[in-house]
Amino acid sequence: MNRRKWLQQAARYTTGLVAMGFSFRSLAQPYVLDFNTSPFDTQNLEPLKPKSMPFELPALSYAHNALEPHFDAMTMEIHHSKHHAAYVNNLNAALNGTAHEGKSLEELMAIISTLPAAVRNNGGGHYNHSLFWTLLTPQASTKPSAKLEAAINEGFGNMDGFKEQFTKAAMGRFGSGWAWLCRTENGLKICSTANQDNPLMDTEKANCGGYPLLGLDVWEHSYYLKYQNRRADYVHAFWNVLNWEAVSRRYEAG
Ligand code: MN3
Repeated sequence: MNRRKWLQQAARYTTGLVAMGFSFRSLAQPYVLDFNTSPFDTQNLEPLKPKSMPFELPALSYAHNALEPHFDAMTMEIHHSKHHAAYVNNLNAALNGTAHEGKSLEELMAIISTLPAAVRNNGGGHYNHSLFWTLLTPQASTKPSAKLEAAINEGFGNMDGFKEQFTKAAMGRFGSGWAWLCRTENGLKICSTANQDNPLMDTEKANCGGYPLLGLDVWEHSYYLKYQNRRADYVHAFWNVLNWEAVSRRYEAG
């Protein structure tokens, strides 16, 4: 091997090491590397995209104390700014750098059986709470639309019949979960899911599939400060802050 060839090989070897070192550094410090000022020659490397944080905590459209005395201010504040925020952050972390980054919540729910538990728990948590906040209102005595009322009467006899069956689903969920009213091809359906599962998940098709019109969080974090062990009182209070106009809009859009 002549001197010129040897130098060429050494140069290639060094480039390879630099490239490897570069990769390891970027793995170890994904958020602080500034590639624009990197001293390394990056011409043979894939350009690295900045880390995206696609999901964000939605703001509430009312104050934390707006639903008093039915839902108390401290529960609302912790529930939204701590519990829901954690689902958003954990979901972003679970998706970061995977092929599923950039998918919508609905797209994730539809293939949830193939995704890791962290995506199922936190993606479900983000979807369910984002919906839940829009179903609550400080406005008293909202009413279902004529179309939704007709569907409720057809499915459950009347509004009292609906509330009775929905309360049964909420009370019957052992441990943490949600009670749901869904629109299906065969009319309205009441069901419940465990943990942060929801009716959009492919895992729920048989038990609780459909388009969720209304969901009630029955995790203890949603009522314990005010109601302690009295979940029935919390479910009863829910009817006072439920926004039937929002439920009606979902019914007519779905
Ligand atoms: Mn919750």
